[in-house]
Amino acid sequence: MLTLISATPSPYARKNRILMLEKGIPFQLQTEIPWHSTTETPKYNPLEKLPILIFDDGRPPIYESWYIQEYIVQKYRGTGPDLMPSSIDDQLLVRQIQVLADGACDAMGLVFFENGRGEMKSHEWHDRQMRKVTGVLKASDELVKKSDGKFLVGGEYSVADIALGAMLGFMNMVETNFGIIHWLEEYPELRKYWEMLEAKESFKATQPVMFELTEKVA
Ligand SMILES: N[C@@H](CCC(=O)N[C@@H](CS)C(=O)NCC(=O)O)C(=O)O
Repeated sequence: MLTLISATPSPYARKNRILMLEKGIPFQLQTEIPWHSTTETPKYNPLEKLPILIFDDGRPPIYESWYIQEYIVQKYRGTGPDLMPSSIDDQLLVRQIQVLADGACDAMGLVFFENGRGEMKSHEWHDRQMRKVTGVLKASDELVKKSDGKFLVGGEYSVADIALGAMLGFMNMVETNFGIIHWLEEYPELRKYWEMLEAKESFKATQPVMFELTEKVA
């Protein structure tokens, strides 16, 4: 049985969870707070980040969410849907969209930590990160319009949709919990696309939930 080290709000781990659910690959979740001293992440990943996929057959653990997606797509081809288009150009577009979605989540993570710095907060740094988030939301809206609100690459459901959907779910959680962004009203077509994804069982089963950091991180 595979084990995925995950955190409840993590859009990165959510991508891997959704993919494994869609493909029908059984796995168990090990839910952690990667910034707490009790986390097992350093045991498996020198970068001390989750998600981490652990195997029970001697294969070394793997980490980095896009890489885990790639590993699952390649090694479990034939188990459930491919979720990766066949043409090289389409595959490259999928990976470009993954880069965009992950980058927005990275920038939002930096915003959180900057907001936690109190008097030390750099407004310039904060605004720079927020520009990335809003820039990606605008770019995502354009991608969705280009694909007529349907799946992003070649009209077929793929890990590109999973990446964008997990990123939008994370941004929705941020909007609901903290009110620091407002994209739902600004981008109605993007919202419709995201709601279409959230209606899937795999998305419903992996709703992001914020956790509380009780240890000082930075
Ligand atoms: N690029 C990484 C980002 C993963 C990431 O930032 N994970 C967060 C939790 S959502 C984490 O473990 N952070 C701990 C740290 O940065 O030390 C990926 O896609 O897997």
